[in-house]
Amino acid sequence: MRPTTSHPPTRRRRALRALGVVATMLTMLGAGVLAGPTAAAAQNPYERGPAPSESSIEASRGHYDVSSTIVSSLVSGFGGGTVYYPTTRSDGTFGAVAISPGYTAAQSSIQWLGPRIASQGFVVITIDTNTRWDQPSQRASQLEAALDYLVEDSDVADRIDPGRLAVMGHSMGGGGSIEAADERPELQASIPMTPWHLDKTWPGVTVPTLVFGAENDSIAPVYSHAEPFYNSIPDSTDKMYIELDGATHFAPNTSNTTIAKYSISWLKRFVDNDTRYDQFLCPLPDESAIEETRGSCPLG
Ligand code: 9J3
Ligand code: ZN
Ligand code: ZN
Repeated sequence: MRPTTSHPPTRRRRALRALGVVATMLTMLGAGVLAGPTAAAAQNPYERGPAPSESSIEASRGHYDVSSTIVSSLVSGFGGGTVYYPTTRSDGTFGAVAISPGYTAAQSSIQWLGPRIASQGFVVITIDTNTRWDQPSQRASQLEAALDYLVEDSDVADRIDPGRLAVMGHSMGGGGSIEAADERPELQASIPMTPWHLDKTWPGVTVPTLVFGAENDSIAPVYSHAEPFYNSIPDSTDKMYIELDGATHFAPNTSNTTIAKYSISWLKRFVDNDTRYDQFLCPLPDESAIEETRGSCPLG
């Protein structure tokens, strides 16, 4: 009778056993790779899109294809605008951002930010104000009205997580962003860009705030606007100041990679709680396009 067990392994069996070990190792590796994003998503239900890199935050478009819809100027509370949002229905809800232009300007002056930020995984509305001469307080109310419209009345309401909202704005719209954050502490982030406001001190702001100043701004000089605004926000609030090197008041009015990459990182970090973006914010950024940076690292 031929024994079926306790043979010395043949060459072919040794080869098969070795293959089995390799297969097991590959399976474990594969499981590890697959478990990574799943485990992270379970920890943070708001994370959207792939892991970021320097090039992904600098790119003119991010991971998501973007659709848009126009909001009539007859809407109540603000002057209408354009909503940019990720086209997909497969990734759940997104945070939302309202963006105001500055004094005398139309939404077209800040419109480049709409698709650029939406393509990273946000619903974005670029607004017109009721009149082009509205002051920062009025722009604050209109930013808030635009967010209310987005989550309550808009065609994209079901794509938005109403607890994850943010504001941005240029000049008097930036002053409006600070004021909106002061009025609505439940906002998750505020990004005033070369902001202008008569009120220089904001000790009540608890919303994480990224202030952009421009070194050569003669309309809202950083020493009397962006810097005192930033400095007056309590140190207990997550805050950052980025001064654009050699830039003027109008830097936020055309595509600007420095504004985009740190705005995306700030929104991801505080609207989505996505700590994968901490690497771009802390330690404080230091690159040739930046004159000066201040901030309250570590974040959170
Ligand atoms: O929104 C802005 O550009 C504010 C700068 C400005 O012209 O203020 C003067 C009243
Ligand atoms: Zn400089
Ligand atoms: Zn400075």
